[in-house]
Amino acid sequence: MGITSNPAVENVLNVGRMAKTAAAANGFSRAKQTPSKTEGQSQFNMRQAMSLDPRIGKFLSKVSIRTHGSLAWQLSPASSSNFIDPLEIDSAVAGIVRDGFYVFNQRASAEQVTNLVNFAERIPSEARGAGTPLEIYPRSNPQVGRYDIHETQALQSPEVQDFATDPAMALIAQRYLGQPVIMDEVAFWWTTNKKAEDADLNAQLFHQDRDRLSFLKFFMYLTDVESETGPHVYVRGSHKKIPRALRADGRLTDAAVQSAGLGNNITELHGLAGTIMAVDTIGLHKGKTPVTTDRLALENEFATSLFGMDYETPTFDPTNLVRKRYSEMPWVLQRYRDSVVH
Ligand SMILES: O=C(O)CCC(=O)C(=O)O
Repeated sequence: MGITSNPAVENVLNVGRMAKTAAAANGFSRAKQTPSKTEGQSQFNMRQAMSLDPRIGKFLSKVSIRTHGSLAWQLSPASSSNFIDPLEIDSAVAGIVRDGFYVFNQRASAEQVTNLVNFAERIPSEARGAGTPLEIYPRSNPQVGRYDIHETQALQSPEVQDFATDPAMALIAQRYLGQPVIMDEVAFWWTTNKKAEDADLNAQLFHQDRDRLSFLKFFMYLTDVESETGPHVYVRGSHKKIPRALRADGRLTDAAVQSAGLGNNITELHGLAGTIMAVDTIGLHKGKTPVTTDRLALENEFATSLFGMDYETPTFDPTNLVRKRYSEMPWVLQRYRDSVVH
């Protein structure tokens, strides 16, 4: 793909890739129907252009993604959220703007947590990197460092459906990103204390997410998380500013982040099961490999466009709540159209 090792040359190339990304994203957003995928070269250009500055994706999104009228801003009432206290929305937006993340005071209920853990213990998952068929997570004897429950399987849980379609999270994402949003991915995974050497594969080295131009993630811990049990780790402020030496696309060691002078900004996010966090993962972040017990986390992402990485349109049986939310915010939940509208 013409990658050079000369940073100055790479910078010039990335300016060209930025212009190409703006044109491609604009074409994508103007299409009559959301295209089913983004061409591979455009995905590459986007990822590379995002090395120029961590704020470039948001800028490109603002100038190139055309919104589709007032329908795109339509949300179910934030007060109907079963996870977020609407009184925390302002603080959440301010916290993400300031630090790149916000940990909510309100946690999911014990019943929501129990239902999600029980579900995750009996639904097939993928042992990352093993190349084996989906299997029930072998909790007492895991073989690899991460087990991913795919979105299609995850959506068999009513609680996952509820979390994925949460209107208060969509509102926070809209307000933070300043554009209409689409719920573009659900992830649900166990991390274990096995195969710590697979830290790169398991997103346990610092990195930036570059799958979309402009996006916000929400994580929920479903096990108690402290330093030894696999916290999410974020470099405070890196959603706005990253030293040049750390801007290339790829994984970074703790030592590299520290030698760039960011050691004091490395923040482990601890919390009891049920803790919810909003995180702008364009900033440097990683999961810390658990040492003692495993960690279960659920995550969703809201993005200003499906331009970028291939997206899924999972088939599942929607709850009445999801049917209602789809009718109230069809733009946000557009990936679920085929499952809701038969
Ligand atoms: O496990 C975590 O806390 C972080 C995961 C992550 O960064 C990723 O999946 O890209």
